[in-house]
Order: sequence, then C-alpha cells, then structure tokens
Amino acid sequence: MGYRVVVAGATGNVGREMLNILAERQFPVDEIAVLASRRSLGTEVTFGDKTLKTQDLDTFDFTGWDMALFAIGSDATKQYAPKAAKAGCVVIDNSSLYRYDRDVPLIVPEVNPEAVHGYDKKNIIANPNCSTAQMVVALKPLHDRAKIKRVVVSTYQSVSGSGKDAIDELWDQTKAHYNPTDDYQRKVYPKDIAFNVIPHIDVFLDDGSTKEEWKMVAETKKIIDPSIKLTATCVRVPVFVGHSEAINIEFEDFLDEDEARDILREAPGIMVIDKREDGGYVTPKECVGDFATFISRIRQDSTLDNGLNIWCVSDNLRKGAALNAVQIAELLGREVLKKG
Ligand code: 2RA
Repeated sequence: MGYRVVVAGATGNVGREMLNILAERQFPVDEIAVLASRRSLGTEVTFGDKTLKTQDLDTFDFTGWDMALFAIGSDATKQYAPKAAKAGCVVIDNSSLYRYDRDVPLIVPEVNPEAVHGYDKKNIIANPNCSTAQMVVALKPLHDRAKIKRVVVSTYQSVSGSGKDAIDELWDQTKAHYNPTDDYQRKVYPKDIAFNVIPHIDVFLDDGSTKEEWKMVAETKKIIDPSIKLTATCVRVPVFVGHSEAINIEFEDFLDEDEARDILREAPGIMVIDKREDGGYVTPKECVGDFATFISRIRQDSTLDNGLNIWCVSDNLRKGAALNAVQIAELLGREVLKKG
C-alpha cells in the first residue's frame, strides 16, 4: 500500500528532478499525477521507466491524493496550494511563499524532522531555499556540539538556481565569447554571467542586502535556532549546477577542527572530502546528481577564540530543492500518514 502523489511543475528543472528522485529512492507510489501550466499541457515527462503526460494544474482535482510536491513558483502556489490543502492533499512546496509562515513547518529532514508534526495547521510544508538547505545540514551537527553564535557565509551559486533560461543564457554567452557576432564584439557586456561573477541574487532590500541573503538568515533561524546571528553574501557564478559556500562559524564553546571533522563525518546527509593536498576537496562539478552535502577545507579560524571555516558544496537541484522535498515526503509518510 503506497501513496497517491502529485508533482506540480513537472516540466521544470526541479519538477523533473522530483520525479527522478521519487523513482531513484523507490518512494512507495501507488499512483502519480504530473501537472503543468496550460502552456506546457501534454508535455511528456519521465518517471522511472514510465513516460507520463502532464495534466492541467488549473483544472486538476486534488481530492483523494495524499501529497503534492509543488515546484511552480510563489504566484501559482498562492493560487493552487490552498485548493490542494483544502482537498486534503498535503502540499510540500518548494517556493518561498510559505517558508516564513508560523503555521507552516519549514523542514530539512536531517535537521528538524520533528517539525513535520506541525503540517496539519495548513496542510502545507515548506521546502527551504537551496542555499539554506545545504548550509543547515552542515551547521546543525556542529551547533549541537558547540552552540553557534555567528555565521558569515559567502555563496557561489550556479545559474540553474534561477531556472532553465539562465542555463541557456550561460551557454549562449559562452558560445558568443568564442564566436562573437559583430554586435557582441562592439558592446561590452559587464553584467554577463559568462566568465564573470554577479553579487546579486533576487531583489535588493532597503538595508543593501538582497532577498536571497535575507532568506538565508530568516530560514536558518527558523530551522535551527533563532539566536544564531548570520550574515550572507550571495553570488551568482558561471556554473551550470551545484552551489558552493564558504562558511565561517563562531561558536560559544571551542571546537577543535579534528573533532569537527569527526562530527561531520558521522552526521546525516554529509560526505566529508577533506585532505590538505591538491584535489583534496570537492568542487561543484563533482556534486552534480549526488544526494550528499559535501564538506571540505575544515580548519580553525585563528582570528577567533572559537572559530571554524568550512567549504560546503551540494547539487542545488537535489538537496537544494527536489531531494529535500522528497525527503520531506518520506518523513511525512513514515511519521504521519503511515501508509507506505
Ligand atoms: C537561486 N536560491 O539560486 C535561488 C532560487 N533557487 O537562484
């Protein structure tokens, strides 16, 4: 006996990964429905060895379906999540719409699995921002051992975080660089992503930070501990898939780098690749398609009494979005619905 599962946004990067991961992890599916907007209606998507035809999100009846993984953006989520929730289908939403709602649990299963029991306030569970998910997986085991006071994080985020068009843009700009048209040669494109880095993701806020940076602060506080002080600089880099983060941590208590490495090695969802030699660390290219959050460059920060630096890399379409959503579905099934 398994679950009747819906994937809404099945033709997007994250929606397709959700289907891949549901199949890879052999999630107990009795029946699956894949939904898309009218403009993508009928598009075929793959689920394991099956090919499924997308149905119309606008007319779909969620009644009798156990859970719906949403990857449709905040605007569409606002329209369809309440409808699904009201029909008794638990929504696991990848957009930012509900993340900061006190009646909606924001969950990274390796970090705060107990929060799943709060799903029934709105019948909605929120998935965190991709740059937050991998970071809190790394921070939580260290916080449990030495209580984190402050985090300074710089991110190096791949273009797939902002969708399929951004992947095409990087590809086209890179090609244009080697085969410049007259127009391209004449103009200098300072804000191109190809061969560049851009310190701007999402919109600017009044205090000069960006909403992406604000999300990392707000979500870390909600998922781990509101007392943690965090400041972030989120940067877009010319990488197709895989977010990287340089994380500086100040603890209440001293934590030796070797003990930190041992703790991380034993922590759920983490793979430590950390040798002080050429290639003794992980790069984003190596994380693509993997479930793990990779940690390298673990070392004391000697400028602080209780400081540590780490390098954190993960597939932003997987742990940063689709995998975390499927893990929440597994948690919901195991702890609450208990059908599978
Ligand atoms: C990005 N975190 O990387 C944002 C949304 N996925 O663009």
